[in-house]
Amino acid sequence: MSGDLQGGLIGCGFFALNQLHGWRDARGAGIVALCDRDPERLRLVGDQFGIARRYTDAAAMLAAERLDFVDIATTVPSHRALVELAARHRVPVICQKPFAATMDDARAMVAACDAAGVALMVHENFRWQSAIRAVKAVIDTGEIGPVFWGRVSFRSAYDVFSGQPYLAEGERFILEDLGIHALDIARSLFGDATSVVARTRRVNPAIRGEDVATVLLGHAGDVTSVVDCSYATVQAVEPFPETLIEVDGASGSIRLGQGYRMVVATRAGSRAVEVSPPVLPWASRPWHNIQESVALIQQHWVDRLRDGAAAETSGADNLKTLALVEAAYRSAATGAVIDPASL
Ligand code: NAD
Ligand code: 89V
Repeated sequence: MSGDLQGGLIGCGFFALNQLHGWRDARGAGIVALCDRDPERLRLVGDQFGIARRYTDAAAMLAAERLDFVDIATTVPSHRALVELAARHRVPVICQKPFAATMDDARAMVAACDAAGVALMVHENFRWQSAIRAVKAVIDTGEIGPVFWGRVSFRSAYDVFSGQPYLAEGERFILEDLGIHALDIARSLFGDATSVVARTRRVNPAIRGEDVATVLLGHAGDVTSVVDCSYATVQAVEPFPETLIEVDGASGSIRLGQGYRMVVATRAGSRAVEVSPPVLPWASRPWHNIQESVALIQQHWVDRLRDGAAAETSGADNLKTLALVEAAYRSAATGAVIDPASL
């Protein structure tokens, strides 16, 4: 492939602004066409980013443009139709999380892209946050020895509903929207899970879905992890949107605490490492760690399209994260221990 890859972005809503900023900074790719079914949103975002080729219909965009990839930044109900549309046009595709509302839809999208021979990546960006990469890098050196236990925790009282009002309306909330990131981080740090037990509850009476979830995961290699998330937790210093991590290994431990402070302890002593993410020129606190991860995952996509290797969070990979979400809901509803491979 020579020259910059030309992308089309579908869905110009709340989060797409981050993606468009990220694409402006990406090396070797850019967005040349935009689509949103809401003409006013399309006009606003097209003007803000100086993108003249605009469509209110994704099928019209794919028919008219010669695109190297599409980036789908819509909410979940539209994902399957849009991914399958891109596959029919043999255009590689990135799709926002949550990839699908059901495992059947997710598998159908992976199959459609496989059959068309096009790459598919899920924009599952939290594992790309530099503080989380720093934890993974320490595990990978072997310094703390074989890992036997971990915790991935996201507890907040931040008002996510003002920016994303649809989050208050769905029957499912925190596991599907936020827990999915934490479960994906657990997979990236501790490996694939083989058993899931979960409890959920709703504390905030103004929303429909659950806003508190605790998940106990059994991973291959006899590793146990806890993934806990809450949007009902008021604290002295609001940590949104930091994910806190604890990892215990046979020779030491890692603690990623609030304020992006990582402490690595072994029998030889301990050290504290500051792992604050950069605030990119277009980013704003407290979202800057998420915004950095958007830029990093998008660059990863460009690099993988160029070298032909699978993206770390390919559609096939994300089926395993989605299965953990489904397993957690099923366990919370029934009290049963669920094997995610059975879903
Ligand atoms: P939003 O509702 O603000 O924006 C979605 C946009 O897509 C809207 O402008 C809507 O008009 C448009 N749209 C919907 N269906 C369409 C279709 N078929 N064709 C063309 N346009 C269509 O939603 P949002 O808050 O930006 O969230 C979008 C996605 O991003 C969600 O899946 C959400 O979970 C995800 N998200 C991810 C992160 C992250 O860190 N990865 C953060 C926030 C949101
Ligand atoms: O990442 C997300 O999907 C967002 C937020 C971090 C606010 O939950 O919805």
